[in-house]
Amino acid sequence: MKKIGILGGTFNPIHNGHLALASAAMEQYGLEEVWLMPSKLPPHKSHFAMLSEEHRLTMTQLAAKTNEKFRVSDFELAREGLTYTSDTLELLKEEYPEIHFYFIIGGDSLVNFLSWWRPERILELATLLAAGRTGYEAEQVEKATSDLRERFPEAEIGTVELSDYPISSNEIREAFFTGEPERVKQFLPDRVYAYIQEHRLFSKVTFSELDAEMQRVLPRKRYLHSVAVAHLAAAYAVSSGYAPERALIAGILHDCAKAYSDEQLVSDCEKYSVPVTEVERRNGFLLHGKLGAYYARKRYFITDEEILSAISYHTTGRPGMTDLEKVVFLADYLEPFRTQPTTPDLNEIRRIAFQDIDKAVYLALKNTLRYLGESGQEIDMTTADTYEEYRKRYEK
Ligand code: DGI
Ligand code: FE
Ligand code: FE
Repeated sequence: MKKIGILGGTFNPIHNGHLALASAAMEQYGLEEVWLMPSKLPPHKSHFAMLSEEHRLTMTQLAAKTNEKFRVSDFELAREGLTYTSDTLELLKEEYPEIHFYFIIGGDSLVNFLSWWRPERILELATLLAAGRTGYEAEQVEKATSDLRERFPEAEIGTVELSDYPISSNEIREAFFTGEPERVKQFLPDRVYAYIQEHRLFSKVTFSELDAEMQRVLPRKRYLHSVAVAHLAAAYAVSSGYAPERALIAGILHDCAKAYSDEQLVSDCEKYSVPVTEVERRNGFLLHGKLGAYYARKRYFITDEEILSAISYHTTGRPGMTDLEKVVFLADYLEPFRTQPTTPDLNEIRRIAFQDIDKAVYLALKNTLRYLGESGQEIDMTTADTYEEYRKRYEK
C-alpha cells in the first residue's frame, strides 16, 4: 500500500516549521509523499489577520516546491462549508482506497485530540502521527499518546521526533505587521517570503477586521459602545481637520481590555510588565486603558503610538493631551448610547463638542471629578492633573 502523509493547517502563513514536520514524518515513517492541506476556518474562531483561501493556498503551493515529495491538496478548501478531519479522511479513503494515510498533527493538537469530531473514526481511517517535541511539552505529548493508545488499543499512533520549532505563524505575522520582516525571513521558504512582500500581506490592520474581532470578544453592549465611540471620535477628528482613520481604530479598540475583573487587570499588567501605580492597584478598572493599549500592540499589531496613547489615556485623560487623545476621550464620554445619569446637562456638552473640543473635554472632566468626589472615590493623579490644566484655562 502507498503510504501518504497529510499535514493540515490554516497555513497563515505556512512556514519552515510545518515543512520540517512534514519532512521528519516522511523520513521516520517511510512515506512516499506528504500532502499539505490548507484548511477552512471555523466561524467561531478568530478571523483576525486571516488571509483569503486563495493566498493561503498559493503560499502552500510555493512552499511545496521546496521538496519534490510535497504535494498540495485543496481537498478541504474546495468543499462547501467546513469539513471535519474524520469526514476528510472518509472521503479520501473512498477516492484512494489503495493509500494508507498518515495524519500528521502538532503535539499541542494531540493534547486535545479527544475533543475533535469522531476521534475514533479518525484513528480507524489513518495512522496518527504527532510531533513529539523535545521542549517542555514533550512530557505532555507522551502522556497524551499513551492515554490514546490505552483508550484505542487498535489504533496506530506514532510520534515524530522533531526539535521545537522556534517560531509560530503568529510571530511571523507580527514581524510583517510591525515592519520587521527580515526578522522572520529565515523561517519562511524564499518564495513564500517574496509572495507576502509582493502582495503586501500582513501589512495593514483594517478597521473592518478589528470591528469583527471586537464583535467576537466583547459583550454585545460593550461592542455597540465601542462602535459608537469609533464613529463619534471619527466625526470629531474630521471636524477638527484630521482624517478619521486613526480615531476609528482607537475608538473601536479603546475598551478591548474592559471585560476583565479588577484583579485580573492588575495581574495581567504585572505579567506583561505594564507599570501599575498604587492608585491603580486599588482601583484595578483604571488599568483597562493601559492594558488595552498593550493588547492593541501585541494582539492587534497596532504600531501607531498616537493610537496607542489614545487607548491608554481614554479613562483619565492626561495633561497635554494630543488631538487624537481628546477626541477618543470625549467620544467615550458622549457617544449616543451613554446616559451619564450624574451629568444633567449632557446634551449641552454634546452640542458644545461639535464647536469646541477643548471646552467639551473640560466639562466632561469637571462632571467626572464632581461625581467621583461626591461618591467618595479615589482620584487618580493623572485625572486630577488633566482637570487642573483645563480648570486653569477655563476658570480665569
Ligand atoms: O470604560 P468606559 O465605561 O466606557 O469609560 P471609562 O474608561 O472612561 O471609564 C469611566 C469610569 O472611570 C467613570 O465611572 C469614571 C471613572 N474614572 C475616571 N477617572 C477616574 C475614575 N475613577 C476613579 N476612581 N478615579 C479616577 O481618577
Ligand atoms: Fe473605558
Ligand atoms: Fe469606553
